[in-house]
Amino acid sequence: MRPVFALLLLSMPVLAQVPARDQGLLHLTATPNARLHPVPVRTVAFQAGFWKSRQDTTVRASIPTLLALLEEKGTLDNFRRLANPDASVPRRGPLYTDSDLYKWLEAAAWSLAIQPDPKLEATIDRTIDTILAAQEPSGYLNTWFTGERRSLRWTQQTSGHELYCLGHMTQAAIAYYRVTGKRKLLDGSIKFIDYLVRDFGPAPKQPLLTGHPELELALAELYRTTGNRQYLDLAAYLLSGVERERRKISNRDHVYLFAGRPFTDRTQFEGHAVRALSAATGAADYDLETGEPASRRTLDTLAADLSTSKMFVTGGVGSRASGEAFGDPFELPNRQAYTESCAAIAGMLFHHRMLAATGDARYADLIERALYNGINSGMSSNGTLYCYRNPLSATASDRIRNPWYDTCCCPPNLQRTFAALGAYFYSTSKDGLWVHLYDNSTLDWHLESGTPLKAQLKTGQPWRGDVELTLHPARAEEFTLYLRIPSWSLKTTVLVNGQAATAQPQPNTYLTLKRTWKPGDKITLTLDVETRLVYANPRVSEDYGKAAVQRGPILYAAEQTDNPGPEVFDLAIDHRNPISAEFRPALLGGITVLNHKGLAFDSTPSLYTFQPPSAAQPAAITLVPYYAFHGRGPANFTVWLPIR
Ligand code: FUB
Ligand code: ZN
Repeated sequence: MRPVFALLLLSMPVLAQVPARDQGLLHLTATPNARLHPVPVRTVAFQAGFWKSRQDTTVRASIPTLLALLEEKGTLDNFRRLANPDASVPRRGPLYTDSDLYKWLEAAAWSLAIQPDPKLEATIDRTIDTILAAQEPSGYLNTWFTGERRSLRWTQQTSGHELYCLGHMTQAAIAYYRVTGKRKLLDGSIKFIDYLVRDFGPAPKQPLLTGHPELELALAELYRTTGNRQYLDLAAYLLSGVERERRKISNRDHVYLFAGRPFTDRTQFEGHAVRALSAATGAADYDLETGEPASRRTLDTLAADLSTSKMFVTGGVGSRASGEAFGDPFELPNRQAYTESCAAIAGMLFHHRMLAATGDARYADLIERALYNGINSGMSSNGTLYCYRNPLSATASDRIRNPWYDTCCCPPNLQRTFAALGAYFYSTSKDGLWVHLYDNSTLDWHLESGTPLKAQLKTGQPWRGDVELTLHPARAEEFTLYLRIPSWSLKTTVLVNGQAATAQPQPNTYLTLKRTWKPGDKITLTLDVETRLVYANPRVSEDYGKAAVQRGPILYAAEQTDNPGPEVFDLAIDHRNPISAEFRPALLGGITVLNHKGLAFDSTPSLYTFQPPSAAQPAAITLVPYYAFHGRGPANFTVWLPIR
């Protein structure tokens, strides 16, 4: 090699040297504070089972039908009209619709990693051409602040969503680059960001405020992808809130936007839930790269605030419709819960970064809780109806599942989550392999020593507790296998090649098995999926005297459809009677239902009486997974039931 080239290569950041297709879902290979490194999306293939069918539905039904709707509603025309200014087509939809298309593109890109599809790839390429034809030579690209609204650019930074849209464009671009190696969208996104880096930032440059945090995490990932430190610096600038003076951010906006003041001043989650959790996710990304003690402290404080006082038992977040916002601690109303699908997803993204930083199983547990329940509920089993809100109780007159929303943020967000899902199941670290979640799947990747590693996982999860993992390292090698023992598995057994393991599995930790693993070694795990009652902290006044029912990772609800007798709002659990489980292959794609001999209150006509409520009538109660609520049409349902 000629010396000058050798020098160039040496000075290239190590992260940019990893080929696109080998970059993890988050490309943390060279990230100094990442204990764990997520695997690339393409390396995990779900086999017949729970998530395989969800992913298939996403790819076969959701992604194509949503593209048709985005066309019908004008989201693509919003770009086309800019390339053809003579056509007098009006722009349609709210000012952030560009982001809906970008999220759709990200979902479609990840879907190619798990199911190559030349036709879809051609559609994506055409869509990218449509988008980029609207990009200005400066790099600026936004269909709202163009043409008739050109003069408003950057004047409405608290509400304008310019950076939010760019954040989603960048994430889509990175996904497509990782899956196909194609850089066109990535280059478009870089062009826009380079323009920001040049013209915006600390004085004397123009001030820039993230009115809807999102770009921060995209910038961190772009830094990881390109090695260009300026992108991380721009994220730091946005998180630093240095613009509070120049932008005169009001206290109200500081709370609502979760921006405009230093991130490290935060002591609790508040304001708009998606904004707050996206800011925290970006800050966690930044922290993974820099490890600044102040930001780590803030992240730990916020993570504790969320899990101990602001998260619903479904993993949903956002208690108030007004401002789509967090509530006070323990303010977790069931029927009024706002719990936007995007907020639960943002929570999952936040916890995913916290898990990568710490290897703490509690974060994986929170990911699982949200994923199987409050995120999974967001898309119907046929993949064409979506929830914006995911309340924990509703009536038959509530129309919660819809094919389209004018603010269409949730549908493509759910799609991109399900399409990339396999990569949340496994990570590597310097010393081994981590298994976070259990479903029928294969992994085809390598250890960080470079040794190729295949793994096959067979399980009856989430309905049964049996898990069998077979490892196929290319050669015998010593490494540690980290197996997550979920919080709900109180009695777990583990065998290695049929022999009891010496390590004792503890709930909510990773079981560590360090040994020389040989091709064909088998680990048999029996998780405890006994049905359990869940009780809320007594400060959650809505849930006081009530219980929710959980079996394995699945949270249950009583829905009127299965309970033709008394109204489900009059039902109560009788603590003396067991709850039995029954697998019904023909129901809702194959689910375990729970049966219980409970009680029904007298639905007394008086609102108030001097007698405590009587619950004399026995009543058979059937419970189905919460995520399937309204899956057979609108009906009364409730997660929390009084317990007597
Ligand atoms: O503002 C863009 C998106 O619309 C937010 O993320 C959602 O909460 C909804 O308000
Ligand atoms: Zn949403």
